[in-house]
Amino acid sequence: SATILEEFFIKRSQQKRKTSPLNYKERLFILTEEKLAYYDYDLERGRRKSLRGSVDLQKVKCVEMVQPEPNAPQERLYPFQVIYDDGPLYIFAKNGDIQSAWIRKLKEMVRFNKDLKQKYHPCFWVDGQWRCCQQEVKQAMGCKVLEG
Ligand code: 4IP
Ligand code: ZN
Repeated sequence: SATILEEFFIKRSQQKRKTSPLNYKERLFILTEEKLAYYDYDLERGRRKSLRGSVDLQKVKCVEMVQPEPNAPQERLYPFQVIYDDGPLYIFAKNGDIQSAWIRKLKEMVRFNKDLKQKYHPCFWVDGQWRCCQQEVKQAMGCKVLEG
């Protein structure tokens, strides 16, 4: 279906398995009415390659900014999170305008979802811990109330 937004972003690996590496990849993100999908990109041919992952928008429970990590490199200063079944997908925009435009659009698209979160974690999950509240369970309830 039709593309609503399209952008190159860096994403953090979702670490779906205990043994998954923590790394960052540049992907082409394409937002449609149904999903947020990310693709490998062929720079030489100027076109997208394989689908790497996608999030069904109906499953999204929260879209919010994330506090950048202390001493984050330039390309990771504008993070946001898309929370769904598997946990947070961390995405890094190039600047604050792109970051807020995507958050605004995604929020608008999921606003009638069921089980939207009332609380979230404003910082990253790193090394088995939430950096905001030090809880050590990934599924732990958010520590900050979302402002309506
Ligand atoms: C991969 O690392 C990539 O970062 C994947 O990202 C990521 O999948 C994998 O995480 C991670 O293991 P390697 O390339 O070094 O193997 P991408 O799909 O963008 O290539 P996600 O789930 O983040 O898409 P796990 O958790 O799926 O293993
Ligand atoms: Zn927290």
